[in-house]
Amino acid sequence: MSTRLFGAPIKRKEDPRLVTGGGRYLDDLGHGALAAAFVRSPHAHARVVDIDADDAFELDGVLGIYAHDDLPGKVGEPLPLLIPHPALTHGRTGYALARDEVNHVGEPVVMVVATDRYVAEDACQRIRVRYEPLPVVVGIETARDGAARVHSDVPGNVAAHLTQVVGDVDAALASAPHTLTLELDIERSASTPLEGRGVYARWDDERDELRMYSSTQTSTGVRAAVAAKLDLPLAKVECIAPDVGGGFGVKIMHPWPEEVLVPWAARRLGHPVKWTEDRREHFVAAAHERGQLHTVTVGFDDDGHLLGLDVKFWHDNGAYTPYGIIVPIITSTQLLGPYKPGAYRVKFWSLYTNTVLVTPYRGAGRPQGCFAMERTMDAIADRLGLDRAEVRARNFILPSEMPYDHGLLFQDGRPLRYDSGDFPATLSKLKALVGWDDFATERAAATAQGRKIGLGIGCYVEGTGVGPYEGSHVQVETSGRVNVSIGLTSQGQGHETVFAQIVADELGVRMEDVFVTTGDTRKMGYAVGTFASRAAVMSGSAVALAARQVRAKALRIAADALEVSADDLEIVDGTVQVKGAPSASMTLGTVSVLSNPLRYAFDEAAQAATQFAGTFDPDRPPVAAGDEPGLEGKDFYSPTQATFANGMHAAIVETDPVTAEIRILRYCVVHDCGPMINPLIVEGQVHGGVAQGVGGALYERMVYDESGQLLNASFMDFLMPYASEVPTIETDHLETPSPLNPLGIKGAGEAGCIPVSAVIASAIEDAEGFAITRMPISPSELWGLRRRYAAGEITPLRRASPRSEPADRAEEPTP
Ligand code: MCN
Repeated sequence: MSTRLFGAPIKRKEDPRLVTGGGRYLDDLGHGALAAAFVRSPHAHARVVDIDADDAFELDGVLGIYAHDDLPGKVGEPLPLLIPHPALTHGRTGYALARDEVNHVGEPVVMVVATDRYVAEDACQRIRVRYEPLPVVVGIETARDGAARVHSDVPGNVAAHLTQVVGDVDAALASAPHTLTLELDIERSASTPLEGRGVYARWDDERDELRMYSSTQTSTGVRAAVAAKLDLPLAKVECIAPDVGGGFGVKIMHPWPEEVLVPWAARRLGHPVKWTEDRREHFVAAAHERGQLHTVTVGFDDDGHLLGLDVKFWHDNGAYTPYGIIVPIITSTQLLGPYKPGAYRVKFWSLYTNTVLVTPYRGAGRPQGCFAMERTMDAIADRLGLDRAEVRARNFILPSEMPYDHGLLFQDGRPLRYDSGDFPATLSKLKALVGWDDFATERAAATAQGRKIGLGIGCYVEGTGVGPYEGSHVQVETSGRVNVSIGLTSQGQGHETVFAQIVADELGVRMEDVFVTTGDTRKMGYAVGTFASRAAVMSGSAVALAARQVRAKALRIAADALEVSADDLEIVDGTVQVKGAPSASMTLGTVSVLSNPLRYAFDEAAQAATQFAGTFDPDRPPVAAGDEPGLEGKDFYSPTQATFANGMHAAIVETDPVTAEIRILRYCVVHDCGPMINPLIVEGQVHGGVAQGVGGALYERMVYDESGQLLNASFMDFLMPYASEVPTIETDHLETPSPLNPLGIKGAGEAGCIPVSAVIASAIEDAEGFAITRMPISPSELWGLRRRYAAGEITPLRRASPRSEPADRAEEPTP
């Protein structure tokens, strides 16, 4: 038997290539292509009155200058609304180039194509656009106020309003022994992958075909959108995602204006054209997320059991809604985490602002929801004087209650039904890992030294592996090489490794003989994309199913050739052999030769099986009815619902008593994504997610001024955590299998970042003795809160020692 590779901590196949500079990213392609550059709006909201490009045309090397009026047919029509929803009553999308109005700084207005980027940028400088400024809406409060409108035909700036209700919340709150109301806010942030967006397109005049490369998370989606916009048959468009230097959500959006315009220009000019986004463009013209204000009212009994939960929140969706309202829908459903809420009502308003549009960013609405719910759990514990972990445990959905249906509709329009998980076990592992029960001693020692430390906790459940489907093609060449194609794309998740592990196991071949291709529509035309932590579940299952088909076919052909029953055969290291008599065998390469009636054999091992070597049954056609030539198989996996991963994090944080600097001393993660295909990769994903979460908790924010200018649109000003700010991450795992897919897998790609803001807030609060209700938090903000606390403007926590307050103070809303 070959050693099973599923579950083995194998180093990533792709890394030697990537870390030695062998990666081929978008800007590594298309040398000699013409370059595109864009004139982008300097105003957050304005009418475009006039465009004067005469000076720019005079520049040597300029081949084309295009504004909206130059765009023909569908290229000039509004960009598509990808995910409509009945509640999205006022969905709006922009144009590839602004028509008569711009709605955020950075919106493309003119495209220049020139011999190189320098010339193209110089030409952009010479183009004079006259704008008539309009009132600007920045921030949720201004949008909610509704005095100024982003889109003149959208009253109150409300793109969508959605309510979901389970039970009688008003009655539950009215009769609850205790109620609390909390205001909890999260600011805007963004994916900020190291490689920005980019498109390179070539038009083939002889074949009337377009080949395009895009740094995308969905090559099939881009292909379909570009074919539709350019009025081309799908068969005439190929889209390939080369190596992609991170996506984290922003590259799932499609088509970006540039993804339409660059191929269009390539066809029009009959010459390849390329555009690679620069950092400033990425900040002001790609996508952000996270900005939400929440009001939570909770009713609970003396033991901390939830009786009713009433949540209202306002989501900042930026200037347009091409990606629908996925993010607030996720918040509204995933906020519940591992808990039974009692009666539940959630209402959200998705609001337009004159800022960059929103698409899901790793975690996609869950970090906000987790923050709201976990702050609420801490507030309940504090109000009742109970242990914070204990209050959580009392509200857990138990393993015996799985599958657990919340009675709500999830992001995919299907019931929010948890398939698996053992939340009590996850919590006890976390408590053991962080030393929950010993923390009081640790804190006492720190306090004696004049130090302030706090312990925080956060729990979450994450719907992963959403449908509708994903597919795979597995093919064995006559050499024994196994080619695996999956249609979704990779941005660094290690797909070349994990899918090779699955195929090697299923087929009985060596991992080094398996080669995985992702995100290439020439190889797999049907696919959805990489988002929602879905590749392991969706493509992992599809790859296993396709490999099983190939295995069955290999056994059938070999059984015929070896004149034994298929049941007596096994495949070991790429050789099909009789169990117990391995000398009766043939390689999979030979089986591949046999599978093709055109039996040319190019290697020695397969020579004996060529069409001239055997005898033939004259009554049997070379390819039997119902069979296909070749040792290959294709299969698709399409689940009925998402599968739900979960995890719990805890952190110990120290806050400097003088400077209010915040340092994470320990960060512990217990994670359950079902059986891990590759624990090394899962840990890497968790580490990356936590690092991104630390950014969201302590550093990263989008600082807009009142006129809609993004003041920190560069890596000089947008703070990110470096290795020095990311703590050592201690991890432990639980592997509760999902009953929904053949391998029992649940997703892992976003988990790390989901609870981090909640956990860090919980720990800071524990160290300081007053509530933290808004993230991210900087040392100067913490210092400001300390001053307000000292002035008696902020209610102390009950557990804050030595300044415990009388019971009636806790009746007030948390500030
Ligand atoms: N995995 C595993 N066992 C499991 C679950 C997952 O070994 N039980 C492995 C998978 O095989 C895969 C990795 O962990 O190699 C992540 O798997 P999955 O959870 O399926 O997530 P996806 O592969 O679909 O990746 C998407 C997810 C998302 S939504 C964002 S955002 C994100 C993330 O992955 N963006 C990333 N991780 C990223 N990592 C990198 N380097 N770059 C990004 O842009």
